[in-house]
Amino acid sequence: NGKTVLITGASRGIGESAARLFAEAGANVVLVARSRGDIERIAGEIGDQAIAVTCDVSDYDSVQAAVDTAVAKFGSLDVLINNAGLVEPISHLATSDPAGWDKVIDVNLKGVYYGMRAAMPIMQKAGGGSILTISSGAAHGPVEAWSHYCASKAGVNMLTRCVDTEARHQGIRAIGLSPGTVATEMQREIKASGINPVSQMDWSDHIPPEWVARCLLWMCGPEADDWVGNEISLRDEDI
Ligand code: NJP
Repeated sequence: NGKTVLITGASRGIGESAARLFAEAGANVVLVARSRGDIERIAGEIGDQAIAVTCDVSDYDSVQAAVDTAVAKFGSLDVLINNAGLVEPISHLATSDPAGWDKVIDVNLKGVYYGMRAAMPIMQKAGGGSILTISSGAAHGPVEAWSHYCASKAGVNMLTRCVDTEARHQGIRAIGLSPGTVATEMQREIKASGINPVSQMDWSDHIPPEWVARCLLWMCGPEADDWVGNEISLRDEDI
């Protein structure tokens, strides 16, 4: 309802569902991804309350520019949803490509820090805001051939707690959300790898991305204001 929400990784999957749901709830939505085609199409379908901004979250200047564009267009930034993330290249550590490992850390961990760094001064000035970050069950338990992903998501949980420590008294809520297996493109890649038990799961056992979006909506609503935790889990299996 009149709030401005910036969602990274909004071209498909969880990010797209969140953009559509938040817009339905009356928010202005800023859809961020690297490729322009899908975010422009989705923003066009949503209407005037949506804009598409190309941005690579692993580049700080690009993230700062996206945040500046959001504020210039809608006058505020009330909610940041750090959702962009990847698990490829899936590989056992001993044979992993260091450049591929770096890439996952750059997007999943540094990209989240960059979003927080760009958004927090605006939220502090406004006297509040919500920083919601998609983490993973993989932050809590090791998954074969996902060392980069598990390490990045564990880091994201600690980043969230640090923001909470620094900024809760300023009205800024930082909460992580750890879904289980969600029916998105990312799961297609995991299945194609065929390496660990997650890749054997049946599609019908996956969480619809719309459920994750509904949880995100709750996380920046008034009911979450009094909630003391830092992480919500939607995990449906043992990772
Ligand atoms: O993934 P997918 P999900 N800069 O592949 C974008 C976490 N999660 O929705 O840039 C900016 O459908 C990419 O767009 P593009 C997961 O770790 C998932 O499943 O154009 N954007 C696309 O919009 C992740 O954090 C599951 O390629 C970048 C989006 O990210 C989040 O959920 C389970 C980018 C990825 O869409 C969303 O994943 C779990 C960059 N550098 C946690 N790189 C699950 N699916 O089961 C990628 O526990 N994107």
